[in-house]
Amino acid sequence: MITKKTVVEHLVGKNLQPIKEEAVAFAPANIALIKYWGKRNSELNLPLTNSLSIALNKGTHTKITVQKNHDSVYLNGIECSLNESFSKRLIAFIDLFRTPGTYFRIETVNEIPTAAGFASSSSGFAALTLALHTLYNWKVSPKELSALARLGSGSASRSIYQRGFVEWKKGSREDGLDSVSVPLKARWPELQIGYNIISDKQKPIDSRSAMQQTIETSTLYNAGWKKQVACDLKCIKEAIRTQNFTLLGETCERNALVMHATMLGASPPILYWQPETVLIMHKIWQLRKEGLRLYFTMDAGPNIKMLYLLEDQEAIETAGIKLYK
Ligand code: 2P0
Repeated sequence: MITKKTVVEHLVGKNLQPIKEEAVAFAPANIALIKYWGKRNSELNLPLTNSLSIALNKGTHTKITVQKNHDSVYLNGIECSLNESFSKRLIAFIDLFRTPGTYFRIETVNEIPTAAGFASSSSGFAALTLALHTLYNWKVSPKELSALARLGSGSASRSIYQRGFVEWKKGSREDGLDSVSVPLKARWPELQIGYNIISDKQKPIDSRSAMQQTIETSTLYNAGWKKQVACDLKCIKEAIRTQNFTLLGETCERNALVMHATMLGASPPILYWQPETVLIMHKIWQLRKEGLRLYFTMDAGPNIKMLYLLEDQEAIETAGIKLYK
């Protein structure tokens, strides 16, 4: 079996030594317009389909400092126990890149809620990868950095780029070296994402387990997800190319709803929505009937992310929709 360590050694070599005492980096969270849901290889986080995202202007700031004797992990200014799952995931990731006897202090500051479906693992592992890149002075390309970030969390591969649309290509190689993210040239500054926080509590099942459970048990997943993504990817690229907001909104909403439908078909079923989630969905559909250009997408959590154009922001807020940005 090809391991994470083999891939790391291939990309950045063995016996790594930091060339600095500390490094800092920022990576944006990203919202998938076409979702990553399901893996062909769980060790390397290799997806079954391509996905496509847009960067938010909020994300994660990470500082990594070389220190003597032991590791330490901080989240939003508070020291975490090394037994917590958050610390364990970070330590397992940095273990891929260090020789025995090197210890780090890792400070993570998330501008958005951790583990509530706001893709904080995407910006978290991307920022850590970018900080390690500076610390070690690796000679690698952004695509290769996206492959390294993917080893921490799949969606992190899309957060390596600081802004804009990004497509993560699923690749077909067993070692995943062609499963990399690439930025799209298109710019669409009027396109906005606002989010509606229904809950910032830790979710009942993490997305990693949820996607695995869906692949293993949901006939809806196996019957239709790959086809849906192929069709939605074509539509979204066309929408971005022609700046067709209606096509973009319809495609994103459908893709998110079908992803959630595949989860409902799992055994046991997975439902991230709260009653308020459904209320907001109905409200958005009603406002759209009344002529407002407003669509939504959702990830593995109860919160709704709204897609709209800058010129409509005031009308949307006046209609009673809260838009956190
Ligand atoms: C996405 N999500 O494309 C999809 C949509 C959640 C719903 O990527 O196991 O935390 O670390 O590769 O990246 C969340 O999954 O999973 C995710 P791992 P990750 O944004």
